[in-house]
Amino acid sequence: MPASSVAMADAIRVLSMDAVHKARSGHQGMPMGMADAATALWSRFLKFDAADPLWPDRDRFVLSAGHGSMLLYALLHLTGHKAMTMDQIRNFRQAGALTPGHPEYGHTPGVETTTGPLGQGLATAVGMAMAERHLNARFGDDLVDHRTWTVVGDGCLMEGVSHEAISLAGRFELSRLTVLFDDNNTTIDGEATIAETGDQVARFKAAGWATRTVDGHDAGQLRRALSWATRQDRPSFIACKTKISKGAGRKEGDPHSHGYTLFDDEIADARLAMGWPHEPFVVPDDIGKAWTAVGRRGGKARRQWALRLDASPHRDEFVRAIHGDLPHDAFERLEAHIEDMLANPAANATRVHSGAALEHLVPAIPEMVGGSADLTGSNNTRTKGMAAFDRPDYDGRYVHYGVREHGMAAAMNGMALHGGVIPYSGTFMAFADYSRPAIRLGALMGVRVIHVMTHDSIGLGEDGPTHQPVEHLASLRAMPNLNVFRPADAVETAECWRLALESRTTPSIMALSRQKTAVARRTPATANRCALGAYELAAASGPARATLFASGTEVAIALKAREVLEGVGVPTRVVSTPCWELFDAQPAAYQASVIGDAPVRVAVEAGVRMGWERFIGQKGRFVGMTGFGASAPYEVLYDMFGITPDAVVAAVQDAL
Ligand SMILES: Cc1ncc(C[n+]2csc(CCOP(=O)(O)OP(=O)(O)O)c2C)c(N)n1
Ligand SMILES: [Mg+2]
Repeated sequence: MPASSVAMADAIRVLSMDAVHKARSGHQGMPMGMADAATALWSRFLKFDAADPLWPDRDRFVLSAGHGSMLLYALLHLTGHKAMTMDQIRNFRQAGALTPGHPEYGHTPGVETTTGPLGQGLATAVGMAMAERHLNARFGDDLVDHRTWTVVGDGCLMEGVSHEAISLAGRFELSRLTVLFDDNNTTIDGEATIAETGDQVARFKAAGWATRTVDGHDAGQLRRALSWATRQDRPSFIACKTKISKGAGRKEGDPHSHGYTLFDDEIADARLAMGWPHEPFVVPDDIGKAWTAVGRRGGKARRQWALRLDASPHRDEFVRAIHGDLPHDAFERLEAHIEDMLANPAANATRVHSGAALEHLVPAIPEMVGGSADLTGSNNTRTKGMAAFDRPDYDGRYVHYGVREHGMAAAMNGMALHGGVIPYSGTFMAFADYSRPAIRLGALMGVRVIHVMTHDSIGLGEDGPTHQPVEHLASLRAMPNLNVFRPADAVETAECWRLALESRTTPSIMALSRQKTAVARRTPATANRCALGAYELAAASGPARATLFASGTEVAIALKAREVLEGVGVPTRVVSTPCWELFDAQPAAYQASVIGDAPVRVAVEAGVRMGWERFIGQKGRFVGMTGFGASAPYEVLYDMFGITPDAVVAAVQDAL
């Protein structure tokens, strides 16, 4: 007799209990509660082939409730993903294992995205579903035709980012996206109703989703709902009424069984209740076989897809795009633009220079999908002729994300993870704080996402201190694996764009000015100088007595100060620092040569000092901000806060 779906789900439950017990930490409540829904999804609907977890036309499965990682690990193991051996399950949460506390992208084959910060997975899944529709428009049904499924808990839906994600998906009618809600009325502190009495079904419906409620332990209801979901013309939401720790005997439904609460007695009790006599980490043959058959289910579809790919006129282009390789001529036009900017230097805001660079990049790199959180005209992210991404065909490459910075940043992670798309999008830099949790996950996962952040200092002027970043550069530079670019002029902006696009495993911030700034780079160079992270922009006329360090719009201030100092007999050099992270990656000898040995070192940046010791040492002088800005024309603000050539000159003279 073939194993029943209940027995198959019990295998997930028991593995989850055993792994958590062995680790003495983790969460069995959610995996046990959602085992039935996951079994229904994986055994009949999810399109995948365990033999090739990276098959591009697979469905994406996102465990947004990442604390339930054992659900995913059990599924990967049972369906025969080679890397996920029983030893990995036994080593749940141990150093080096493929089974970390929360699922980690890039660490465990079959994990589509890192989850754990609740709500992120849901918002990331929206981006995956957007990428799928866009690539479907570009390459057709033959090559791109899959779904995105995500499992969320009460926590994911309480988080604010869920609102942005849900409304975005509703607006774009992402019919290939289905959310399964682990509707167990439980969070860590107890019943979810102690903090939430909203009607989630009504909420999704209001955002334009198709909705259903089912008994999350009834295989028939689950199957019918999943089948229904695949026929909707809009995103679908299935509230699965579940009991946390389903199957755990006395602990079933106990709001306090979210985390590690099942010890030897309770586990013995649960085994009895489930009729599961087997030893820990043992799955009987019939159940094991049923699961490995599930893992092979998609094999035929994958092989047929591979044949279609081979026969497709889009073959090479598809493979290139999905691997994330740039077109061979990706930067030809950009390099010509750089030559042009050197031959005909023009002062402007770096956001305008960025818009100009994009005019040469977007046509050359079809994977680039741009956007803005309702600040298109300010961010300069939309190039000429760029159509809006929208239903019904989704072939547009410009996304109107609406005022949803967090949802936008998370969706961009999802697009990059999906592959075939290089997302970039804009907002004001002060609102980086709104997107920070997604920026951080992108940095942790190592995805190529470009966050355009204009209005990068008090230089934005009249909008005032609410909009003026002060600590943002420092806080973003503090984040590991994030390149923070702050170019000084047209040439640097173009160079930084190229570097961001070439950074396959590091997301980037493009910090750009609202206000006009003078030309900094005038001498042609054979190589991309911003690639060095920091470099000597202007040499001293003799042995340097002072070095001035600056980024972005303050480079122009440093250059002016240098002229004054040189005029009064103080040989002074200027170092531009467009990307500290890239500078840190240079050989020590290069770094030392850039920092130099001038007796006086001064940095100027319209932000806080934190971090500048890297260049100026403890004794260096800093000309910048010490508090919040103010509302006034920007020239007035630079005077008011003393970020001027005179102030730099005074700092040097004082130090001398
Ligand atoms: C952003 C964020 N805040 C808090 C947590 C800590 N946390 C993990 S699970 C959880 C409870 C979530 O409840 P639910 O999603 O319903 O999970 P269940 O208890 O039903 O398994 C919390 C608060 C987290 N992982 N992410
Ligand atoms: Mg819950």
